Amino acid sequence: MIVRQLDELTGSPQEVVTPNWTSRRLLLKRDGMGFSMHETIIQPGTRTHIWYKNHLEAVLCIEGEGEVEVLPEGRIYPITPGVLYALDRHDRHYLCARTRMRLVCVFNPPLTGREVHDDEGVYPLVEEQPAG
Ligand code: 9YT
Repeated sequence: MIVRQLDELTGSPQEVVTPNWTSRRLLLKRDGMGFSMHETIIQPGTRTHIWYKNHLEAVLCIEGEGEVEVLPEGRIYPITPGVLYALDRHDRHYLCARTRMRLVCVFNPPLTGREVHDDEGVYPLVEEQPAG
């Protein structure tokens, strides 16, 4: 069994800090669960372009308020505590935070570690070499 405490990840390699968001990655590919699970804090007043071409992501809002704008058509979904959105079509979108948002995010395939968005808001698909 794996048991982890979020606070233990602060300042560790499993915490990734960017100008718009900070992600503490509780479960990664190496944990063998088939998905990764992260707590992500979105900075208030930010608008982040995201396009996970290589991953599916589900996001549950725990705290804060904002919205997701689906591209290119511009459909807008308000995000408040208790709302989940799932990018089941690799949907390109803007994530806008009106206040500080606290999210729980799950990725399939799992992230491997310290991925950050590229210019298009994409994470690369990282194939790890088997050990040995
Ligand atoms: C909601 C979202 O995708 N935010 C960007 C960071 C991502 N959740 C991550 O890498 O943990």
